[in-house]
Amino acid sequence: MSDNKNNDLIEQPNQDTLPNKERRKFFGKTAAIGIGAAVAPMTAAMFASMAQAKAAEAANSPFVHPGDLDEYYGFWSGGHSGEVRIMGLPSMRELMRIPVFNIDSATGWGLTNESKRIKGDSVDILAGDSHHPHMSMTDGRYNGKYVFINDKANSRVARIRCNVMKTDKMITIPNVQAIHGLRVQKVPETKYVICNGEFEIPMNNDGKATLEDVSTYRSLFNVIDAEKMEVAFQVMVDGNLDNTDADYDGKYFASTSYNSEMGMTLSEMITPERDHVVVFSLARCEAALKAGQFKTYNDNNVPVLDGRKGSELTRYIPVPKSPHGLNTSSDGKYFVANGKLSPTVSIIAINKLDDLFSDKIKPRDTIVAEPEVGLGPLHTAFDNRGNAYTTLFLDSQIAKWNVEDAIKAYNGEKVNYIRQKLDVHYQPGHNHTSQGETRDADGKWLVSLCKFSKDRFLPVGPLRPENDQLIDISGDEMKLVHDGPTFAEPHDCIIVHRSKVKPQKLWTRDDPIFAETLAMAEKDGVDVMTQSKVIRDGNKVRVYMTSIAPNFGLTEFKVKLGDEVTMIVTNLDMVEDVTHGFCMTNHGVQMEVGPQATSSVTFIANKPGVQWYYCNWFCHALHMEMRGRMLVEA
Ligand code: CUK
Ligand code: CUA
Repeated sequence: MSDNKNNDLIEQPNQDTLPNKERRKFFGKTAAIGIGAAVAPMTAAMFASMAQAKAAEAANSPFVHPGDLDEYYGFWSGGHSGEVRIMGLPSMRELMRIPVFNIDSATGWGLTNESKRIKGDSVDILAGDSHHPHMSMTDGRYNGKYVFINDKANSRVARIRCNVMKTDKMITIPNVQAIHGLRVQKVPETKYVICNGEFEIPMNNDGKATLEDVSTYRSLFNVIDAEKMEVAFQVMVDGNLDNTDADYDGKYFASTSYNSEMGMTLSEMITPERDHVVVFSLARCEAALKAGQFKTYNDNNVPVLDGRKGSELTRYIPVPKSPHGLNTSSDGKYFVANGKLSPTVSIIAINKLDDLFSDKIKPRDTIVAEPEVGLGPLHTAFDNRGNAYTTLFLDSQIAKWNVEDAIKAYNGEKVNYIRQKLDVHYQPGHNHTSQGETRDADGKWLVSLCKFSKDRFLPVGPLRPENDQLIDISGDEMKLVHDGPTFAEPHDCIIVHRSKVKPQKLWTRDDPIFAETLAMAEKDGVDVMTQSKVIRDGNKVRVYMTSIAPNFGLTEFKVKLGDEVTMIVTNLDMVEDVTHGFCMTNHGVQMEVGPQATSSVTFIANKPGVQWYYCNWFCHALHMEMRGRMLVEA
């Protein structure tokens, strides 16, 4: 990215749309009315205008009063923190953090045996870089079942099960490096999760390729079975892959490529005048797979189809160089590729893709407009009124533009398709409209995930928060209504109406997350719901313990120095929100045990003497007393 604009990051003027000031103005007015009332009685007109103001506030207000619930769930990626966060919108309150690729000391994610089993082959990897959270759909609408998230840093994809809001599957994708863009099949349902391998690597990557000869370097498009969480197949492409999205017909996926010439250095990567969008035909890929037209690489058996130029599986549509975001319009008509280095976005008509695949038209014939929207367009979101909202990284703005007008202008008509440009603070990456990647786009809210906050918050040292800004898009004009500081680094988010998500209040005893732990208990002959018991098995000790506020089922037990101890703790409480924890002092071991859940954690008893364990999730007036002793006999 050209960085002369980047250099004057601090030069941006302060906006007087500061939400704080707005709020102050609002409170100021209310106070003035109060004073007026003391002097002269309120007139009917005054009451009416107050009622009107209240109604307007209620219609699309970011104010969610204490005790009131938000209208939307937001799922935010946590960037290189590796987690996913649940926000409430429009209040922008952070409701929960879901550890995924990170380790988390509060819940024990990455420490417990259950989470280690879910992490599978990447159990020893303790870091991650989550970018794109997207929810499973049925018929182009969120179905509240799963949220999928990629780990760019370690080429992984994880799944969060939304009935408990916990990560329940995680896989490492073979044959690729850096899983980046990720979306779901929208129609008829999310059978597949699709994601891009960003960095090109030798095929095979077995140490025999050189740094000089890059002729065997490839990027792959990845298609994952959403239920099984297994790679169904991969598609080899020309160029690399960045972002991706699916259509609303269940036929095509499209991905941007910013390095079509396979450069290995920055200057090589930005030299070509044009890069491309690759479109994948799902039916043709599935047919090729069925017909056995694939190869395997790197000693694994994942089928890799050949979708390079000239293949029947793909089409390459040239677009201005270094496109980034790829977004499907919520009316299902267009793929929009965002220019990044070009001030334009390229609009691909999805209804022309059949003709492209049957070679009736040329790739560029699918482009129905290439409107200029501003500097550094990265991602585009949509409302339900035919408008698009594109983040302009370099201009620090959101450009609101009308899609049909952009097409008219491309056809030579004199129309201005730009509706408004709104300053955001600063340098936005992704943006997202309420339900905007589904058929239920409602045109109410837009979130701009700004990479820099600079002067927007109290300074907190050289490292600053980012700024997730909430914008009211319900009227003709976009209005900035809230600044939300966030920690590194939400790339992307989705905004899901609360009616779509139905989380459980308690765990159910048949939850697959702890099924294997219960199978072990059964083998040991322990009923974890009624018994607390110590089982010795050589130098392995399994301690089964109930917990019910404010008591652990065992207040003491003995092990021998060097034993491998597994604590299996079951929370018998049937009360909403009564979570217990387990922490073994001085052993780096702690975890959450939710109501009606069983959690387990294993450690080596390598310190002789008395070791206290305690409940570390506040559960009761006698929570401090909820503790017991492990004696480690030397
Ligand atoms: S990417 Cu970060 S701003 Cu990973 Cu979707 Cu565009
Ligand atoms: Cu149980 Cu705190």
